[in-house]
Amino acid sequence: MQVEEMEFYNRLLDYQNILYLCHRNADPDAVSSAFALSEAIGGTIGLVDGCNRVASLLIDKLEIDVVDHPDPSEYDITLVVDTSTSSQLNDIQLGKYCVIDHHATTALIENAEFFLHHHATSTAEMVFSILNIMGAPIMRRVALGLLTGIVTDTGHFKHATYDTFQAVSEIIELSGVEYAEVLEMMASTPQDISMRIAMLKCATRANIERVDNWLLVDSHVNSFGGASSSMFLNIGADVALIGTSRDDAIRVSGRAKREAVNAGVNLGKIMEDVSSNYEGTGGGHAGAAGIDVAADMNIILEECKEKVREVLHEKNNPSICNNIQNDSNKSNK
Ligand SMILES: [Mn+2]
Repeated sequence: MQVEEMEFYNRLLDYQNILYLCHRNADPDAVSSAFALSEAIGGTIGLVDGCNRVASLLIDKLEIDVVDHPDPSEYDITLVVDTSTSSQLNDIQLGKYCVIDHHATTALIENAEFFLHHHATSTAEMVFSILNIMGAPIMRRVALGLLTGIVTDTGHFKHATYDTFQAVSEIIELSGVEYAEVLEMMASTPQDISMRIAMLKCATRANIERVDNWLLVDSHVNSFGGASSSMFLNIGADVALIGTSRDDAIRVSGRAKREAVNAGVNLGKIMEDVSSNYEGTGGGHAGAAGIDVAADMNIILEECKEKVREVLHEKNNPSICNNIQNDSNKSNK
């Protein structure tokens, strides 16, 4: 039976041992809703079959305890969160269960002991109104979670309604969390600190060369060469070549922007050609390639750069307008 928020909360209080179950490949809406309810009422958060990238970031950053592949029979009741069909739960045997969900049609409610079902833009908003009615304080971690759930479920507010913004505004007011913190948490920074150090060091060693209106960058790093060359494209390079030493051999990882590839740069071909003069292998795609050879790193980097220069020289960069290009003839170095 459909119940309202107060009734829903009161009925949950009848159970000692609640499993909050998230659909397979759980998203931040599911995880944050389960987390907020478990913090307020108590119980265990279960992932029926993994979670997506942002949800896993959330679990990590907010230090949320989750159980993988839980067995509902070990709990007094299962609250199915943010899920409309049994197939989203891999048709797991549920036993006694209830549902909280915002999807337009929710087949699961048919056999539920009780359920809360609204057409909200996220389950997180529904959970927030339950917490409000309970008079539960909106703690920092819960607020960061719920806000992330709302942001992702509304496609960064593309599908948001008046009610969405009202809930967001109230969560921010009650918790003291800043919206910028939510965005920061969701930003995809490299996780691993050794990777971040390697990439930052690699950036400080960069040689930046201007070929007409193209920027060609090379550098070296002890590991994470591929990630480092991608980083240089993100911060402005058109082509990046990153050397890494490996015992007696070296590796060069190359990346080229789509515009550079369209202008004729084919790193796979370049790496293959350069490697043919040495012992080793080289190749890959036009925009992403690598070479592993037993040779001096600087010589290989220079050979690769020379081949890239030959292609880029006098090729117009379509993203730069012509009058800037005239200027560059004077300042080209
Ligand atoms: Mn949802």
